[in-house]
Amino acid sequence: MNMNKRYLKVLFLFGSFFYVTTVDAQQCDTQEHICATNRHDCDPFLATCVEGASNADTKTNYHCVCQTGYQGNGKIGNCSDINECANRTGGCSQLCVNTEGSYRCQCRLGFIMEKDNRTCSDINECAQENGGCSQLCVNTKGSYICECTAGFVLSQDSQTCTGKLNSSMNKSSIQ
Ligand SMILES: [Ca+2]
Repeated sequence: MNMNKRYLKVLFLFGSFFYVTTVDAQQCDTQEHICATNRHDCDPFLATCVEGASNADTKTNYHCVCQTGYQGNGKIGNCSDINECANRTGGCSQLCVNTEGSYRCQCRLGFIMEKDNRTCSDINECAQENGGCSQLCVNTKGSYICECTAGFVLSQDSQTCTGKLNSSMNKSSIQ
């Protein structure tokens, strides 16, 4: 009889402990770790669940934050792409291309992107093989032109200089 009473007491104590522990764990889940469960309504793809109430919504003990490049309240279906190009061309020196969740800068023809991925610098076409010019190469912003020395004219290919025999002879005779 004594043994049975002791057994029941132990069983009761263990049962109480188990009950209290289980209830504590549930309260812990719902009150403190809801982000670790699937009981929140943050967008599973475009938002992050953050423990604690937000300034905008103090009723819940968590809030949702849209990923970088998205805006909204972070609830399911409430994160939308930010058009970074709408604000000061996204900081791009030339062209800005908005993309889903991001954006990128692009350069016009004749320019090359710097390492900052924002600034476009003029390509000096004359630095390589004289720009294909047979005589003078003049670099310009975004382009270049070929020019000829006195007595020569530029051919239709805009690169090759051909001699004007008569004028050069005239000039030679003058000098
Ligand atoms: Ca974007």
